[in-house]
Amino acid sequence: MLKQLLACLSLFAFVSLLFYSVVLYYNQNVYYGIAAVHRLAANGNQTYSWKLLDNLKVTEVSHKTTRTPVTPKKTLEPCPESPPQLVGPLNVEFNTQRTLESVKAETSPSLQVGGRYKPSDCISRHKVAVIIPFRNRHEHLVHWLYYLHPILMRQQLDYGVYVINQDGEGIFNRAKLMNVGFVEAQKEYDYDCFIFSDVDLVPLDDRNIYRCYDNPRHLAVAMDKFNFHLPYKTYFGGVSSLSKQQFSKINGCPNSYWGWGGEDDDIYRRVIYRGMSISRPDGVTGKYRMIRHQRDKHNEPNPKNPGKLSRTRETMDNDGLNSLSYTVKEISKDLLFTFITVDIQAPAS
Ligand code: UD2
Ligand code: MN
Repeated sequence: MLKQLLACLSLFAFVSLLFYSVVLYYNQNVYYGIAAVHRLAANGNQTYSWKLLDNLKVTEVSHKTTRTPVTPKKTLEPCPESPPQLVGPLNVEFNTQRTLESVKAETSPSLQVGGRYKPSDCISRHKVAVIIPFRNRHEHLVHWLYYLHPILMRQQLDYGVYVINQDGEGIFNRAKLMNVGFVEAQKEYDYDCFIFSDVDLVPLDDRNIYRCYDNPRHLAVAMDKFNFHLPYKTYFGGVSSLSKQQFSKINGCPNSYWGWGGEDDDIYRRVIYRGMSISRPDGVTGKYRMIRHQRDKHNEPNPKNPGKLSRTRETMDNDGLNSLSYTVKEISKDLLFTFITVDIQAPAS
């Protein structure tokens, strides 16, 4: 009888041991499962997450790999008000032969495709789309990219470069291309600031920050071609910055200035008529060099343009963003820039 009781007890003990081992084994699996879900949630990139999950599965089966603790992501602070890496005056020259490939080799490690960048160690205060109206100026674009990418990076901007390329041989229209850039860039990212720059202008001082201010800003205030002075007080050509709100408030640029001249003065008037003023850097910080060039084909001075300026106050409400019409022909992404070719319904020249 006692023998039977002892046998019963040891059977019970054995079964309990077996039961607890099974429970322990499953608990471990549940734990790994939860860890996997946490990692998945913490990681925005899905492909990477799936890899992590695979690794964890391997861990479960082999029980050999030790789990590495999940290090909490360092939360980034906003970048400082004044970027600490600025160097001030810059040497700029356009005699050197440069190619897209050589520029890429120098700037690429920190760039994302499409000419996108943001600082890795802080959160930029400015989401900036740089818009370049363009046609057939590839050589100038290479110089521009060579100089501007490092400058914009030192300025700690969250930026993208958009080259708006006018399709066809019709009359050029700088201002309409600027409108297109404003609309197209916003389809890609939540930009709050827009820099409009000629392709042939490079700043001579990196303290001239490519960001937006309380008022629309004229950045190219002292160009070599104007002997480092403003050609006239209300001049607004070359490079300017407007926030999304400021640009919308003036209904963007006029679409109706075909050919060379006048559009920059129209934009200036829009700003004033909407109760804003122009902000500018000082004459040292605002120095620029322009690549010397001939007047392009199909961009001859248009004698009709200056006369339109007297009517800007009336025309600006119906000529601008709200009347913009164009067709995107192609968007191609280089590492250094996004190239958007557009048909802007240009009259034949
Ligand atoms: C002046 C102004 C410019 C604008 C223009 C009148 C300066 C430095 N700039 O430029 O802001 O007001 O007068 O329209 O004074 N472009 C092409 N391909 C072309 C034609 C023009 O890419 O075939 C683009 C390019 O970005 C160029 C810009 O349009 O930099 C202005 O044209 P420009 O350089 O021929 O005129 P410019 O230097 O007199
Ligand atoms: Mn020019």
